[in-house]
Amino acid sequence: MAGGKAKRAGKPGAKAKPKASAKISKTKPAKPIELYYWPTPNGFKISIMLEECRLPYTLIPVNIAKGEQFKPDFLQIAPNNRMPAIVDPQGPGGRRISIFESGAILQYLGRKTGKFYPSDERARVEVEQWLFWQIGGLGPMAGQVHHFKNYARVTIPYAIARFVDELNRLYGVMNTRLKDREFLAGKYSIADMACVGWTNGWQRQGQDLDEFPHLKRWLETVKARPAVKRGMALGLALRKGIDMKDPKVQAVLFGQRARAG
Ligand SMILES: N[C@@H](CCC(=O)N[C@@H](CS)C(=O)NCC(=O)O)C(=O)O
Repeated sequence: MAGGKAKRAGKPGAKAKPKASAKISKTKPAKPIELYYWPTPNGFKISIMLEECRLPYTLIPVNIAKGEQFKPDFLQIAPNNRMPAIVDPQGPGGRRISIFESGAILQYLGRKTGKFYPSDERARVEVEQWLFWQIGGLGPMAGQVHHFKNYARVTIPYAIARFVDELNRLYGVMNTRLKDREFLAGKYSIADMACVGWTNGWQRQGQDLDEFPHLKRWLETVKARPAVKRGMALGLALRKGIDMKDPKVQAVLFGQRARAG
């Protein structure tokens, strides 16, 4: 399965060999999905889903510390200059489709495979509420905590307290939700995949998981899944040696403003 070393990408990356080899159809070999990826909590959502579904994929690293998210070829696929993104050569109608935004990708892969995203409307709404809760709340708030607590070159106590507190509130919401159900939407789904990478970093987010026993139990359960382990290990070596406090890295990632189109 995927993992191990991915070859560095040129535009934004040269394609590494497909790592996962499961096939969806016995009659028609599945063409690998191209995964534009960097090992971060947003990237993990998609590597986990691809691993859970045993979909074949090709890893295309997008080194966001070097600015590969701004390369014109990548912007054709992901106009928001953020990874993850995918290209499915066998999209609807058998034709190529490209998708950006992790939530949209998870939903697409769920519909494509019929896995981890139920078609029953009530069950689907349960999943979507928690998926969008992650996209609009947990992810952005945890991201701000990471920024102000761990990366910012100036310490701003108000900003740190503001986002650590808000994240603490969100952890509490999740903990309450998990009090009487195993997973966020009852059954394991794309909503759980979306949240695991964002709660895994609780220590550096200034949180104490002992305050949230149901969330703690959930995190341990989800992280124990083999596909989650593979998904969250994908491409970790790519990140080695990158210092988020390096002024060159910070110049790429922070202080971005609109660019002329
Ligand atoms: N809403 C987007 C967020 C994706 C995102 O923020 N990706 C980050 C890495 S976790 C990124 O590509 N950053 C590049 C940059 O900041 O220039 C999604 O869910 O796909």
